[in-house]
Amino acid sequence: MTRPDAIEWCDGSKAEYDRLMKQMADSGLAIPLNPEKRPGCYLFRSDASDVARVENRTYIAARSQEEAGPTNNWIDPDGLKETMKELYEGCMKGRTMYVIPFCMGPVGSDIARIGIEITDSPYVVANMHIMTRVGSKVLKALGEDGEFIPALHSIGKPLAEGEHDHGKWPCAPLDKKYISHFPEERTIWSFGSGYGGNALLGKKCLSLRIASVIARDEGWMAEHMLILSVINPAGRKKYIVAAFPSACGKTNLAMIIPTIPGWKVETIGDDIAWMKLGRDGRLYAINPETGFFGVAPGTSLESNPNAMKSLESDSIFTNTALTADGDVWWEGIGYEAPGKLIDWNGNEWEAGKAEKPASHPNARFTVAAAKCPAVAAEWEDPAGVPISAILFGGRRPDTIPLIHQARNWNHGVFMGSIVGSRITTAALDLKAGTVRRDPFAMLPFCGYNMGDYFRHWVDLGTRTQAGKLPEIFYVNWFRKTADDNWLWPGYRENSRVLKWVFERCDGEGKAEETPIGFVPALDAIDRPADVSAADMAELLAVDREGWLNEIESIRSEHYPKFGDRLPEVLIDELDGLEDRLKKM
Ligand code: GTP
Ligand code: SPV
Ligand code: MN
Repeated sequence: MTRPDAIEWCDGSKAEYDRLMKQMADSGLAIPLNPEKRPGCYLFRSDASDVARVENRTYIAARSQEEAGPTNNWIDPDGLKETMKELYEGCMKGRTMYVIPFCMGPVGSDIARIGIEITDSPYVVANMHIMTRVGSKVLKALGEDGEFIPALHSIGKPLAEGEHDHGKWPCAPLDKKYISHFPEERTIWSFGSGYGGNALLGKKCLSLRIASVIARDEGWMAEHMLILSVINPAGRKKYIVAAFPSACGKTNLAMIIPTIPGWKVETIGDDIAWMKLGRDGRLYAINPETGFFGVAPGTSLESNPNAMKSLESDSIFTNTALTADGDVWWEGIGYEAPGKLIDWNGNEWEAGKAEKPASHPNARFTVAAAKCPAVAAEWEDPAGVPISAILFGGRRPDTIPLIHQARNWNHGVFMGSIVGSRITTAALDLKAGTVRRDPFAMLPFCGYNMGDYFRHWVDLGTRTQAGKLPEIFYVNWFRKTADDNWLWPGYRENSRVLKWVFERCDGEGKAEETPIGFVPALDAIDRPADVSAADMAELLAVDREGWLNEIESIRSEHYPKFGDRLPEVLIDELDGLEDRLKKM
């Protein structure tokens, strides 16, 4: 159907990676960085129209619209296939088709899932090398009759006879882009984009949208969560997962270096967790990926030293700026732009003179997890790690305290269901200042009806003995003062909050029971230098009016979307919260 000029089976070797990189450098698509500054690193500049996931072109093509649910773009699978087959017809002419056998999760483990991605993008192959387990070892594990998830990808830009990209990032226009999922067939078809989650099909498409459907059917959880371990000064270790929406701090928290003496954090994953109940009744998590595809802007030696150290070599940068001496630069890297730069569009850029940022706000790095100085020794353990706490969070300048702990499992599920971020600039569908709900940080990633997904979470609470389930917390690093400054310094200082979580999981940690759940006592969390006692009181206060408004918005705008698929217990939680607040 796609008619490539050639077909290559990817073996996953370093030689293959190097050969593709050289080929892309020779054709002008990849810019090799200065080997004295960033050995083994390359910069790519995407087309200006192809810079992020395209949620409005992402489809859950279930048999029925009800199955896809109220929060997904549904499209009839038969009609979609017809449309896409037309687009795929001859779409790889003039290019090589790569066949990438890949495995999410440790090869050979029970929890791992194999996919085969077919793509015409060598950039995708290189990134998949870093982000997943690729090649011959996967084919071997698959055997003659193993199961795999077919994932077809094309950038959607065939080359005519004698035509070349001339170093320009190939892709299709927005109205031709489709990121499609067929949940009943467990199949992925992606067309027109070469960027991130649109094109690296093992990531959001397989490990979240398709995996969430498999997980529902098989009784496990596929979640948009980081995984880390916290080690106290006595050397005791606890594992925590955290679900924050895209660009709300997962990578930063996953790699955090605590500011509190004696405490340590190790990284297991920064974006996706697959969790299963173990034989001992506890919840175990694995990171199905092998790399980090992280937001570059804002990453500095101050905010995330482990990421900066990971990026010293053998990394791919996409849409960052380029310095005159062949290094990358981005806004918030921690030092001034060294002279004139080339911005992510390939144009000259000078600090103070340019109107737009040099680096795209969604510029990303791709780097192997093994390169992170704080990666946990057990990060690839196929048995997973036992989870003590689940955190939810979003960007909420007001109302939601720095941290509060759920009263019980269903209250925690309620917390997950109301996650959201206050949007600062008007979006297509919402005006500035409203809260964009992103339940469980899964709004763009749940492959089935979100109401049923809530029920799957409620059910998990009934499937194991009391006391075995993780404690659930809601965190908010993003409180603002009236004059628009951060009330909480965030980043490495978030370790103080992790310490309280650790203590609470031990049944310690001073807390007050309030209408919204357990809130740290005013002196339970040591204050960073720039947080006053009054700031702390504000960060931990229960804002009665704010919460009553919150309840109103959940009751009138959020929950009604899910109709009769919304589990009754969540309405009970909402009512209970309201009653307790009104008595306050
Ligand atoms: P995705 O990769 O899109 O899923 O994003 P993510 O959830 O991994 O977010 P990431 O850690 O990349 O952070 C996104 C943005 O939030 C960056 O600009 C960070 O600098 C910023 N950020 C992260 N943690 C904090 C924090 O504690 N406080 C504040 N104010 N900003 C933060
Ligand atoms: C996200 O948007 O949550 C990401 C980036 O992690 S992407 O891989 O493009 O989905
Ligand atoms: Mn993510």
